[in-house]
Amino acid sequence: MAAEDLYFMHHGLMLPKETHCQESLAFAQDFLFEDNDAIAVTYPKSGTVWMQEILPLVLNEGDLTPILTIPNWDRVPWLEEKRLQEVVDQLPSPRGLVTHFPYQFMPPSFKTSSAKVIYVMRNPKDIIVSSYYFHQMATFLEDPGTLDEFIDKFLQGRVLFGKWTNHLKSWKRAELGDRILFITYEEMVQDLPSALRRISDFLGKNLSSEVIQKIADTCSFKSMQANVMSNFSLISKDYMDPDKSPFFRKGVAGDWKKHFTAEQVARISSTIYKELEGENFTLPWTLDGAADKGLSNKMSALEI
Ligand code: PPS
Repeated sequence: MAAEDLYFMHHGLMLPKETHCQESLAFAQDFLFEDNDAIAVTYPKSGTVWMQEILPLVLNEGDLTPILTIPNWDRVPWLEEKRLQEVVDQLPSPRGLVTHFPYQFMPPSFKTSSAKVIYVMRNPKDIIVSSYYFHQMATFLEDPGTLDEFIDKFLQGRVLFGKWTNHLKSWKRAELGDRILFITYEEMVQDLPSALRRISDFLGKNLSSEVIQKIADTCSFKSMQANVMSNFSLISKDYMDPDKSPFFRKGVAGDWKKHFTAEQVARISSTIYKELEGENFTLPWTLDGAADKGLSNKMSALEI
């Protein structure tokens, strides 16, 4: 199907018709945030579904019931998607939500509340690869074309939720103080218990090491891949076809190395660095493939 049949534009943001509509966007604008809400913010393919597993486990101190009985999209719904209206009244307090919205699309009630935000960042080169395969398996998304074509679409922002750099800039500039925690997909891959400790401390949960370890085991790539409430096996193959590419595809940092040429890496890094020039933050990875001096010793060992 052509892009115009699958997508629509909402104030400059390209969204899939299957999961979003004007009514769901109006519902998101009117949504009333509560002070104890926790929302994970992600650019697509940065670890959203992972956070849909982590948030209820942390908020409920390791109780497995929500993740074993409620599909991820209803358990921790997307603020902007159609499903929110169906489940909003059943969400237990404190509520967990996710969103792909750039900051300026957040509703007024978010800005006046003290709801907490966990912004999960992922190396954009791995986002491109993950998204490229996702477009092949999800029939509600357009055919990505060749990887080289898809890289250009991504860099030009002709993809869902627009440019990655704009998304990141919007949340970095939001200045939410201690309401926001920035965490990387890569640190979650490298040391999930430590990442969970940061998340739980941020959410004011004083979890024991045993509970942290239990959550880490439950949220491992393998465990989530096997959880029918999280692995999208409840969805028809006509909609998401794992034979083309599984949703839980690889779950690693650095898969881009198996996909990109040196020219493609240079094109990606030069475009992104240019767009981030003058910003008052630095990225936790270097995008040109060199070792990153900005990472902690632990992180610099990471193959990203
Ligand atoms: S979406 O469609 O935007 O909601 O996708 P999203 O959930 O943001 O990102 C999907 C990628 O996250 C990986 N993933 C994980 N990696 C490691 N460990 C765990 N537990 C985990 N859960 C999800 C998933 O495999 C996708 O990445 P790729 O690189 O394609 O494997």
